[in-house]
Amino acid sequence: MKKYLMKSVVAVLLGALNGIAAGPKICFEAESAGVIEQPMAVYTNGVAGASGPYLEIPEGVGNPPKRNEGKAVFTVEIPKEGAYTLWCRCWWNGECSNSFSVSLDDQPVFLFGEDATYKTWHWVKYPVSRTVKPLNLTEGKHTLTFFNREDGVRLDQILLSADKRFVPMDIEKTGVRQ
Ligand SMILES: [Ca+2]
Repeated sequence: MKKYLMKSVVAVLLGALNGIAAGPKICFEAESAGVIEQPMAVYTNGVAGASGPYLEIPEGVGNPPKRNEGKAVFTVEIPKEGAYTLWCRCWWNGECSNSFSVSLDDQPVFLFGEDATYKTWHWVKYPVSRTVKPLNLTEGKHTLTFFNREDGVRLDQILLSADKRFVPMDIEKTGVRQ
């Protein structure tokens, strides 16, 4: 009898935790950036499988410290305050072409990427581990900036999720979901 009671208490608690964990997801296309600075540019026909056009820093155009230019700036409307995970649908050319520097509002840049999945579109997240703080976003407008860190990189879609259990699959629907 006691065992059954414990089981139902655990089930109720897990249900409550799931309810708390869920949160908004905001997905948008990389090519919708408000500012795109060369050598970051919009491409449509380089590699297959993107959701329409995508952003690319072509291989060989240069990266810091030799070349510091190249960025994409997004204005994102956050519907609800929370701790958000940043997901990006990326294509990396290789181990020297698998990252961006990213900044949120006027906070210091952080390293995004450095995973070892190459030459295919795949979703990459930040933060990677629980020891790194997620992005704490207040309700309202925020600025997300992707900087040139390595050339040979592509960015198709961006998704901010306050739902820790959510994992994007393939091309995601753009817009806001609860
Ligand atoms: Ca796209």
